[in-house]
Amino acid sequence: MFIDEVRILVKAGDGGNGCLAFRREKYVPRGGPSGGDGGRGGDVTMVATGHQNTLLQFRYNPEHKAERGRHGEGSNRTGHDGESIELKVPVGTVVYDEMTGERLYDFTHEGERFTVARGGKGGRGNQHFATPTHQAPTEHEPGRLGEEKRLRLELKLLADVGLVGFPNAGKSTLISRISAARPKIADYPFTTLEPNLGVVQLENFRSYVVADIPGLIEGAHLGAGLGVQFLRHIERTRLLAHLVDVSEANGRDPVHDFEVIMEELASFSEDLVKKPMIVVATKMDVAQDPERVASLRGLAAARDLPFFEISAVTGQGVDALKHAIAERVLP
Ligand SMILES: Nc1nc2c(ncn2[C@@H]2O[C@H](COP(=O)(O)OP(=O)(O)OP(=O)(O)O)[C@@H](O)[C@H]2O)c(=O)[nH]1
Ligand SMILES: [Mg+2]
Repeated sequence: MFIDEVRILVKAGDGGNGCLAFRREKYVPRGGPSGGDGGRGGDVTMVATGHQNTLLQFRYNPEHKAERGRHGEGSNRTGHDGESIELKVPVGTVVYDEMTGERLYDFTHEGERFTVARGGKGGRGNQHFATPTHQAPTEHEPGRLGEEKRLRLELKLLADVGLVGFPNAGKSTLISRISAARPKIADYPFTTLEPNLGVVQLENFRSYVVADIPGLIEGAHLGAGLGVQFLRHIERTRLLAHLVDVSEANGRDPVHDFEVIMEELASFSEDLVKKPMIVVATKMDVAQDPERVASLRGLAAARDLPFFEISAVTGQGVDALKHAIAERVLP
């Protein structure tokens, strides 16, 4: 599984000190204590956002400090509170305390907030310490320290799109064309033994995540081949791209291939087959028989599924597919 991880330091603001002062005014004999309280230090709060999907920004900027509270002043003036700061983290970020290993928070929804370091309370000024028998108190408190923590942030990349299809359909080849992922690619079934995730970068810093999982074969739900165990990695995706090899070399019928995979998906989970799907005819560069492509296109049309033709080798249709996926998975 693809995990992004960073270590950061957060420091909330210290509280301001309480003040020691006495009221001194003309015509006001024996003015009482008038030292104001210190302001509270600012907090460091994390907020989950759906507009980011990496922790990269923290790698360049690993320290975050909130402002300290101002000290109290004479005439019972309370110091200003320090400004809090907000750190935006992608949905899916898990926060750990680096020192204790404790898991502090798991961000699962956009807009969720969690205060990772609390600002220190301001100290009380001497105005609070007066009693009937103690009218000129000199006690005043220092501000409390703001919390300081070393945190480890972990982001489990959730795939937006899952690639499904027979072994050798060209799933790994496609992900290697559209992302920086470099999975093993070879001309034999079950080259991919574990899921690969790739981040597809688009213009304007937009991106989405593709999961390439091991191929399925007939009877996968009964354990044939590598089985259906990897389908859980694509259960939470927004879109499935169903890749079907339309070249002659494999000797199978593309329409039959498509249906076999659909049955395997259905026997794994009803929700999975109901997911939005696009059909992708692969290896167009070596597809000699237009009939095979046409039959798959017809099937897609009959099921009302978008249809794309690509060759990961020549690049034909790859860019169009990349953008068509973006349109379907990005807000
Ligand atoms: N000619 C041609 N060959 C391709 C194309 N795409 C993939 N291949 C070849 O098909 C074979 C299988 O490709 P992979 O990407 O490993 O297939 P896969 O779907 O990931 O297969 P598994 O991991 O076994 O499930 C490799 O030899 C690729 O070079 C294509 O567009 N054209
Ligand atoms: Mg593969």
